[in-house]
Amino acid sequence: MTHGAGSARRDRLRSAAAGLSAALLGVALGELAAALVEPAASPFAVIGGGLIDLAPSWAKDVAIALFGTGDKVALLTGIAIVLAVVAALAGIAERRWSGAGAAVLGALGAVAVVVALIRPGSGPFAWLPGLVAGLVSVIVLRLLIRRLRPVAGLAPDHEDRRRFLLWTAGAAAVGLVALIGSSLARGATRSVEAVRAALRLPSPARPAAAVPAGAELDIPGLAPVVTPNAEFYRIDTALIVPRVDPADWSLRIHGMVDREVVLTWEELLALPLVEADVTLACVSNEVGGSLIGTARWLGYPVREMLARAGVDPDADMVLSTSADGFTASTPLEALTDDRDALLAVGMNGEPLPLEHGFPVRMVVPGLYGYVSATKWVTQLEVTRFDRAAAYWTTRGWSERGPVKLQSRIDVPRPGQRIDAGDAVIAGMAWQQHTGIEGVEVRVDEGPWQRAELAAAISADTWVQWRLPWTAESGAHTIECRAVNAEGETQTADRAAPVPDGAQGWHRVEVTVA
Ligand SMILES: Nc1nc2c(c(=O)[nH]1)N[C@H]1C(S)=C(S)[C@@H](COP(=O)(O)O)O[C@H]1N2
Ligand SMILES: [Mo]
Repeated sequence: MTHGAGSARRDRLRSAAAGLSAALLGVALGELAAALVEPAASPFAVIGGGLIDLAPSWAKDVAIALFGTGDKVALLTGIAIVLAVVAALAGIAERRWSGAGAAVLGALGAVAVVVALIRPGSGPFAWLPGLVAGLVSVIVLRLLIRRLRPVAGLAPDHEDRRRFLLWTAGAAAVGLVALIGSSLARGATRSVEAVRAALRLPSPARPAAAVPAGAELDIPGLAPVVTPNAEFYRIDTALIVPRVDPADWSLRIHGMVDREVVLTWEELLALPLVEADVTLACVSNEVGGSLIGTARWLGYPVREMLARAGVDPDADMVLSTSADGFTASTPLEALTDDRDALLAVGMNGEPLPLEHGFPVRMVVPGLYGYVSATKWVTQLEVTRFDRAAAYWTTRGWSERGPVKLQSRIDVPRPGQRIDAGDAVIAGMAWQQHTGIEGVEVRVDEGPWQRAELAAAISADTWVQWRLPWTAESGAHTIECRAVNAEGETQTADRAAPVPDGAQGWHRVEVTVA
């Protein structure tokens, strides 16, 4: 037998294929187990979620900037690629040093088990999917690689190799079928979707007034003043949307209170609910960005819930926790003053969509989402800023997150080519809970002109604006700045989103034909 470079390379390729196919079958059966016993314990999601929590904030900022709301797909693809490379190397290692590759795959499975177990809200079977993934990939790898080894001093012959290929391809094929099966099983266990679809929310004891007729300017390309749920931006750290059955949901209010309160879904719905139109914005929104939207929320005032529990006068913060362990620290005064800080159950006339926090989330006018808008909320701990810190605060974002005065040009779009003559410049302006008094626009750094402001729904919502413009041919730069209800003009000083929100004037360049 000759062992030339060619046959060594082929041997490495076979070993790598064995590693890939073993890992594929293992992960697929792990995913299948997760889909059947505990969807959130998916080995894939568990490892991805661990990476999200461990990743430095800058990496998250880059991910949001590059992929926007698609950052999760990018992350999952990244994990799949890394896993495939590790599996192929594990195959090669196993061939060279018996037990080495198996140890690598086994260690990955162990990590998946441990991370699934320490995850907040993990169920009794959280350990199973990682264990299945680890065990199956180790056993399959050992079996496949054994077929490449000489038996009784005889190098594997043609027949042995044929059998090796058959087994390797077979394992991969079963893996693919199991993956498809796990995604079908996931679909079949969508009972929380079914519960949501069947739900009828009570009508509000205090309905919101109709949106004023003049609030919607109806200009093509301009954001609608009320954002449809399907278009509402989504930002969270959850790789798999938490599926919280209202029947299992409760809210616990504890900490610096006179008496602990536990509220069930039935009890919450029996309370007099109020409706409020509130604009929610993400602190990661860049100047001119789209991580902002307005909805008509239905919910119960947080203020009333806190009053039931009786708040210690020394407290200054409420730490809200979600079913998946996310936390936000909200200044107590924003939850006890007369603003519409809500435990929301409804969004634009329907139960909260799953990805927006079903069954219950917080919404607090005037604060960025990361310090206030906890989705899938299950706990409110009354505490102090010097005693507890929240998810993003421990990752370099500022402790308090009041929304900054901002405005945006929606029409024309950057780079848009428009015809000379009558045109319109239009956009949005906001500073929730303070309100907008005016918007100014300038073209090519000329004089500032007052735009026409649409009717505001309230100080808690954004407002549309427009300015007629006689467009002359050539390249133009359009800028806008808002003035708030306290007469303060939006600053020209640019700031990046970190640590407390982007600022500066939005600037759009267009070409007029
Ligand atoms: N449970 C949970 N709630 C969360 C978050 C999260 O990561 N997990 N992100 C917050 C952030 S940063 C924002 S901007 C808002 C976004 O809410 P939306 O996705 O409904 O638009 O949710 C907040 N609530
Ligand atoms: Mo956010």
